[in-house]
Amino acid sequence: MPALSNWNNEPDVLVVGAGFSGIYVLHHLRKLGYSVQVFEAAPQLGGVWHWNAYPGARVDSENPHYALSIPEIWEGWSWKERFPGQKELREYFEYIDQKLDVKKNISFNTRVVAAHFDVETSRWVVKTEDGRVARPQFFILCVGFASKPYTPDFKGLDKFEGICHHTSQWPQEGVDLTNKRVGVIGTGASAVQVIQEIGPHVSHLTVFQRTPNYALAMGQRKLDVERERKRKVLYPTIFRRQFQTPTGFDIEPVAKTLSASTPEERLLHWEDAWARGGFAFLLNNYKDLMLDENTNREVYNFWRDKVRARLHDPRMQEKLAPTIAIHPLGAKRPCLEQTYYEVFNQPNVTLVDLNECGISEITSKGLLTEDGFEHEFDALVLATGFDSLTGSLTQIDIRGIDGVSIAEKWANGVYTNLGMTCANFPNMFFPYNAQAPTAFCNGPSCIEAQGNWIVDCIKSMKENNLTAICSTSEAEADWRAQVMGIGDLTLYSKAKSWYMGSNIPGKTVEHLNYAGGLHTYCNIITEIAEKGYEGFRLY
Ligand code: N01
Repeated sequence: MPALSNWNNEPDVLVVGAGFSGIYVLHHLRKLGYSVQVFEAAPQLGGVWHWNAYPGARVDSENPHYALSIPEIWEGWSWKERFPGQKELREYFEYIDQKLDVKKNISFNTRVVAAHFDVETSRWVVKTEDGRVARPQFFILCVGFASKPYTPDFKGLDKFEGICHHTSQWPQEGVDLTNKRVGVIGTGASAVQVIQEIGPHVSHLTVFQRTPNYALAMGQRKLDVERERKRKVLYPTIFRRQFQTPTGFDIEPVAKTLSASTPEERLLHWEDAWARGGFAFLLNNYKDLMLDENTNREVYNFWRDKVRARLHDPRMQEKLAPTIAIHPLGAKRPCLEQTYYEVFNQPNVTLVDLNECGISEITSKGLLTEDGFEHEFDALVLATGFDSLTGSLTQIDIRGIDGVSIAEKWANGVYTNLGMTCANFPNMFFPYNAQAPTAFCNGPSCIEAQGNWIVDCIKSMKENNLTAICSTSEAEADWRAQVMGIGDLTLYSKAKSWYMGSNIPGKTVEHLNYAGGLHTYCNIITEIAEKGYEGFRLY
């Protein structure tokens, strides 16, 4: 039973989750004098950076962007690496607590299982797994987009006698895989990081791939602490600038289409963007990259040749960087890698193409493929992803005015207003989730844009002695139409991915992110607030 000392059962605001978004809204709401209670399922701060304790976990967003803009934090904090690992990120969260004393308002080990809106009192009734009840006026779900892990229904999974973990449920104390025979199912961002981390140390590695990841070179480097210290004078500008670009980094697409460039110009540009590492190659590419299949194909071919040059075996080249693209580059989330491709040059690494030979079942010793071969392992890594975006909310029994749950409401498609509120769910907000720029932009940038809007909205409600704010159904339908309309102009539907919900069997396939860019999104939500929360009912 968690300590009951640090919780308030009738706060102004109940926040679920103590990762980036939970901490951000907690800090700003507290500064305004509101009582805020945070419930966090994990025993510590960090959200995904607590749960994803798998070997090699590291962020794909570069610094100083992958951080909160709160001066009390960045003034004294120095990142050691351009792309910090999980350990440094955890230290960052502890530093946040040292500076802001956030833990005093957080109840850890406290999982929210249900939340129902009580029409009589206009308050949310929020229930935790251990039987506690809180009755806040406002309810903010800061649960991120990847808090519901997905494990495919493999026959015999419970029979495996070795070590077996999903990447996001990895034991906190770690698992020593040195000299073990390891199987990894999946080749998404989590798998790529596991594979490059453990590849050099295991006795044998078997990777089960369904779709190759178009991984980009990370360009990792140590940060020069003294240089960063001097640059801090620019940090406020850097943080404000993030709201002016499509992806929340200080980086924009080339202002012309590929066809408007010469072959020489584009080659030189691509080489330059590639050398910068990280997402520069994707985000600083020609503006029709995600709109035009021909442009995308050219960009893919450049990527393919870069990767192939690192692989010795022609079979590996074809499996990992196929001659003809399987889907458009960027339509499925590419990840950043450091030594991923070199691992496949090792003699003790096997790549099983599941399209040629699928998984029959998991056995006590390993995994049986459809050709009758039993791959034996000491450990099996399930890097099979998440019921992303919607799953974070639908796994909680959240019911609005009419008693309908979020899971029921979204059973045949997602309906939100501005990707952070829902009709019939008054005073409820969910930053960094479905129908927002979420997966298409730097996490903290999206979180802060939405967090600012939510905090301002609550402040405005309180100052005007209003009880509740709720989206109209018309505004919700309009936002859905905008999300789908913009999405349909892009190439995202040409890949099967969690961006579209198509990674989960039976889930509605649709655009789950707002593809209009963070800058446009910020303008839209600001204008709606300035118009007195147009599209919302206030009472
Ligand atoms: O999950 P994924 P993830 N049989 O869904 C495969 C963030 N993140 O945890 O591609 C066999 O991308 C599936 O195959 P396919 C980031 O936003 C960030 O890796 O569907 N295979 C795929 O290869 C990321 O995008 C960071 O054909 C099956 C894999 O499992 C998001 O989280 C690090 C299968 C799942 O990949 C999710 O990444 C980690 C089946 N039945 C995560 N079902 C950083 O910032 C699924 N697969 C560094």
